[in-house]
Amino acid sequence: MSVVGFDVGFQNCYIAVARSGGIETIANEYSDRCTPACISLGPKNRTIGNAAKSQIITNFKNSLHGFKIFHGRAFDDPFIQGEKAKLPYNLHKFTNGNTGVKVRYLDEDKVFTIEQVTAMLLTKLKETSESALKKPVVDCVISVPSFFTDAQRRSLMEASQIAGLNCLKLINDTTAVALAYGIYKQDLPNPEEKPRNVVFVDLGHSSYQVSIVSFNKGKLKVLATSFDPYLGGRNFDEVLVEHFCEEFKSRYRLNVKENPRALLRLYQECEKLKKLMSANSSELPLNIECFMNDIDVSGKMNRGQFEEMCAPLLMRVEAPLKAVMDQSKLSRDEICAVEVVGGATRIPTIKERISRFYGKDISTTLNADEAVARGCALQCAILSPAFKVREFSITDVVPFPITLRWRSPTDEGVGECEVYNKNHAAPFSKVITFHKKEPFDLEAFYSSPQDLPFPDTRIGCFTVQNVVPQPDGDSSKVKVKVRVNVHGIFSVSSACMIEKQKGEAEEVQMETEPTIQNEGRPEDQTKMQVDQEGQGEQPNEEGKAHSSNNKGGCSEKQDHGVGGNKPKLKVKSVDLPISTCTSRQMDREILNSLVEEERKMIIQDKLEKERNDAKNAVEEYVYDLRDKLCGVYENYITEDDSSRLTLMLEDTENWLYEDGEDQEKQIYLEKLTELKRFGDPIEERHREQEERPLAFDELGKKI
Ligand code: ATP
Ligand code: K
Ligand code: MG
Repeated sequence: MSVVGFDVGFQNCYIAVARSGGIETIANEYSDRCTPACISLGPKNRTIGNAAKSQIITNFKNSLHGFKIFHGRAFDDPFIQGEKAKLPYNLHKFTNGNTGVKVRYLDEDKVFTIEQVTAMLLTKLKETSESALKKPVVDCVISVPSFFTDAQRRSLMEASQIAGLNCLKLINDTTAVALAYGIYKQDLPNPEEKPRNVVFVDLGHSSYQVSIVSFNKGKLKVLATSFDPYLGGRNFDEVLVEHFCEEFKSRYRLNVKENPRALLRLYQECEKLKKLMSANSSELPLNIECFMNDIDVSGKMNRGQFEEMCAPLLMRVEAPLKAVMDQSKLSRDEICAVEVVGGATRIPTIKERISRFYGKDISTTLNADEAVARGCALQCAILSPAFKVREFSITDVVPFPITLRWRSPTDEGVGECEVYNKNHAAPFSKVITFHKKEPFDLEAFYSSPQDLPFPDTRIGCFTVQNVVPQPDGDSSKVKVKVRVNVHGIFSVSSACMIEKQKGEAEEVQMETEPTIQNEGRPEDQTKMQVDQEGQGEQPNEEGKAHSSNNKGGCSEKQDHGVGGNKPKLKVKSVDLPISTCTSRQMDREILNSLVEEERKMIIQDKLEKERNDAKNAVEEYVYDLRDKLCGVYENYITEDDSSRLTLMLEDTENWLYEDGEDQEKQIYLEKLTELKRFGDPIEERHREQEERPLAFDELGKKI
């Protein structure tokens, strides 16, 4: 069992793992703890992470970055259309309306789904963690922005499946941070005491998230969350880019936007400049040599100017800070600390604004880059039976209200009720009772379109099948269980029809509270019911639904909703099949084929790596032997043999640049063997000579 957490950022990914020493973030093969969210497709293989980032400019059409935001979105989504214009690579519209990318890979035109693209990135993160842990990694926890909708979460789950991972939980970024913050705190208030409220702020490259979390010993509860899905460090880069594009247009007559390479370089330089301005308030230069048309360009900027230019962005910092306060109904003096993470919170004026809003210094006790990944790994450790961690219960929230609408073929009219309000505790299950004579549809959707990050409000349609009237012609009582699961994904998880038994006062007993069981972690049980109050009461009329005023729970075992396991109930219940059709869901078969495709690409990359390694081995041997022939091996080979071998090495070197540039691995292996046939005997003679005095020495000592 692996215990691994992945922070899959828009720009930067981090990995944390649990080892016997505790939770640690790990570095990749470049000794970098940050793996860029970049994938570069090539004629022979894929490169992912740091190596791909360095190809963004040279291989711009086939280097993918900034794709996290495409998950669960339609190609026609206005935001995608807006991004598309700015991307150096091509997007693709699938027949089902989903977004994909179009690239050149293995010398062919190829489209990949967004799930495949993220799966490639996850494959890299998986491999990095495997080489650190020296064992296979399957189980993991992955972070998502708290505003990710069902479609986005499912899409990411599919990506993890394609990468061969078993994602135990999608955890919200700020919740992961809260966990990393709280789990080691020794001085949290006791359960019966007033909780400690902490605000967590994460401003990354693409988005801005704020949440208020209350802590007691052994638990955290998210009270409220708010966000600006479109505010992040990249918007600040863009302001600089726009500024310099204008400036270069007038000063150098350059149309930067027409040149993807130049534009990409400008983005990189502007990001560097932005970071420098965080540390330095004086005027700073921006110089790019051979920028376009062989022209060197330069510009300058200071922090004051930058802040002025970014005023419209900076104005957006406050709204989510205020929103969480309003939602949680806490006053500012009830906030104990404000913790900020995410790279873009390093912009001084952003920190100041947050601090000013709460009227207190902000704390940066957490590692701004690694806290999310650490929280993910901690969550994974909690979920893993193989790992012992301190008990810690986590209650998250539903980011957008979810409404159910129902209709059956012969019903006049439809009914609906909000089953989860904003900030409702999650994970959470509820049982809803219907009176029906025939199968019916339940349509779930987000009921506050104005808050959603995109126009598509659909979650899914669930058909409760096999419903029939009672023998006496009355409607049957149908109990439907809905839930928001550990990943924050909604579903209609089960349904059953209660058959009337003569003379039983089932009505009264039906209203008994369901037993509450939380998924996985029984210690969460009691906490789940605390804030469940008066959900969606509806008149219990024929053909209308009413949510039972139960306390919900999150149970996988409690399939039959109410009283399924209470012996007193003398009712017979029949499980009903549910057919599910969720928004942008991938077909099982397609998913399986993508799993297979990813496996093939992994093998292809591995083969290509071996081929390259074999080639490099020949090259290295040539250089090494040539050096030694005029050095340490000089006395172990005749002059004639030496010059013949040197010539041979020279030939090989030339071959490597010409015919031998692109050969099968086997050819390189043979080449190396051939060279070694000459080189090895020399090496052997040299080694023998070297070891001789040593042996003598040892002998000498013994005597
Ligand atoms: P997201 O959370 O939106 O998915 P991410 O997790 O990849 O994105 P982070 O790694 O938290 O994002 O932050 C990256 C952003 O922080 C980039 O815009 C980067 O330029 C910015 N950043 C990093 N260091 C600094 C700094 N010193 N000053 C200003 N901005 C910085
Ligand atoms: K990150
Ligand atoms: Mg992030």
